[in-house]
Amino acid sequence: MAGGGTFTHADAYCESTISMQFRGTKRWRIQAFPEIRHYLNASSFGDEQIYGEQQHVSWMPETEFTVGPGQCFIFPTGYLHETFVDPKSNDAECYTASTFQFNHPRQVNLYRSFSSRFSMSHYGMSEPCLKNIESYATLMSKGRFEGKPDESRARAEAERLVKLMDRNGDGQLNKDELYGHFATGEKQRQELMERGRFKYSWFRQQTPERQAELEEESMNVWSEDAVQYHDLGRDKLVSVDELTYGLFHWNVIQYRASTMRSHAEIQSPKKWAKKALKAEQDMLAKFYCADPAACPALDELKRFADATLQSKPAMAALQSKVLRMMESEDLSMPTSRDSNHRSQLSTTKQQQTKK
Ligand SMILES: [Ca+2]
Ligand SMILES: [Ca+2]
Ligand SMILES: [Fe+2]
Repeated sequence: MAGGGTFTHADAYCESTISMQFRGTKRWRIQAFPEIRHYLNASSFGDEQIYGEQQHVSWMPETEFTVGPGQCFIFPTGYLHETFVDPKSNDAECYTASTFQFNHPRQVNLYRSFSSRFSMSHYGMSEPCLKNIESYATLMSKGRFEGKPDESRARAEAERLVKLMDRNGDGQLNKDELYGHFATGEKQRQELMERGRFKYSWFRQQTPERQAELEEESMNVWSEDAVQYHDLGRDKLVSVDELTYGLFHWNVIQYRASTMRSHAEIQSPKKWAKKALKAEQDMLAKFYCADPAACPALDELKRFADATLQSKPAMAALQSKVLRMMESEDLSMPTSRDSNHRSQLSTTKQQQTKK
């Protein structure tokens, strides 16, 4: 409807989205998923939560544009967006747009770069987005990633994996070597379909021929994306150093999340907040700050803690927010698929949010 739209939000799904406009024009404002430096600032950016300085970051759209009939807009997981069907350019009737998500290609570079902030948002805490990239991040290694981060263990594992799969003996892994190791042989292929999370709900509805085609596509998607995930130098080869970095990075993120989950049984908000604060200080000092004495993330955490630990209601609210996000009960997230959950928004309110 003219005057309708959505308040700023990050959708819940773990795939990139295409929004196609059939009739009418829609104005979009967008902003990359904000940095989240510690679990005490865990955020899901559900509808309108970012407005009015209610969160640790402000709504500062990077750009604004209009999508008209026959046009579409494609954006990755986590892009904050706000839409508005401006009555000034649309008569008072109904307009049609449609959105859907892509299963492939997967957004492995985005996930590697954003896995830290995603892990402290609904994408890692209540949605399976990080679970979906585990097979890439670990190169199908099993377990051993929730324990204390240990770079020498990550290096030993990287060396073992490269040695195991390096068929041409150049000391690095390419797409064909990963395909050769994980996508040949029925048992390997089934395991990759399972752990690579390629068993989409619509898969079973396909004919056997189509299923075979999709399986082959999945094998190629995985092999290519696994290289992409780890290949920081962009030469289409994964070196031992690159793989060490990828495995260690994943280890840090998993350990940090499991530490936070291990506090879930603590009843007292004060005890919980102190534990959480201590754990986050340790994580930031050890793994996120080149120099703990001059580290913006630690400074921010300290400011946040100073403000929050003074107030019992603030500690209780914080504990309940983080626990709810971990229990997949974050009810603030839109459940509809980018429908017009902001129906008939008044222009005044829209203007107010534009500050
Ligand atoms: Ca090789
Ligand atoms: Ca490389
Ligand atoms: Fe949306």
